[in-house]
Amino acid sequence: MRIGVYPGSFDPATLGHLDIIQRASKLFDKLIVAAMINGEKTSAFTMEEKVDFLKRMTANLPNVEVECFSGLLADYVREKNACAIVKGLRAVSDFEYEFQMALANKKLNTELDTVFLMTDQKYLFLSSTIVRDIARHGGDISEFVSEEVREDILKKLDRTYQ
Ligand code: COD
Repeated sequence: MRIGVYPGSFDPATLGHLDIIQRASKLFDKLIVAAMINGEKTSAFTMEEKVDFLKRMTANLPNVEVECFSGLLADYVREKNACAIVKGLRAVSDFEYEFQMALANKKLNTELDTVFLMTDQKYLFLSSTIVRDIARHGGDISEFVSEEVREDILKKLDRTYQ
């Protein structure tokens, strides 16, 4: 069975993430979406919320599983018997960072390859940071996040939300 791992912070997951998940789920028998537990970085959403949002967004994708992980990604991927890491690329700046990470992960686990999927043009500018910023200022995030989780994101971030 070919298993892929799509790791991220997902703070929160956006339609850009979902697009990568949908496309990657067709490339692997099983795709594990892995939300990183990072003790050093403060997140807007709790790990429970991040995983819950991802599970609701991917409920219609039978070969997608959502988990969280801590520690080295290369170790987690080995533990899951996965053959590849999936990453999304939006811009040259993403490439430089991801290229470095892919080489480091390969060094840590020589069996491991990283598969890059180009963003859909619609989501070129989209990031979790942008969603948080728009939501915090009472803007409309309906084109950026899934319908299933939109209200929960606004409830948490938009103080004007009733
Ligand atoms: N379109 C396409 N792709 C997108 C979009 C979009 N609009 N938005 C985000 N993405 C992609 C990103 O490029 C990334 O590939 C993925 O989706 C997740 O994005 P984020 O922002 O939620 O998550 P990141 O980039 O902060 O995640 C970082 C990791 C968790 C992957 C990284 O920190 C990690 O591997 N940590 C584990 C510790 C480790 O092993 N460190 C050493 C690595 S060498």
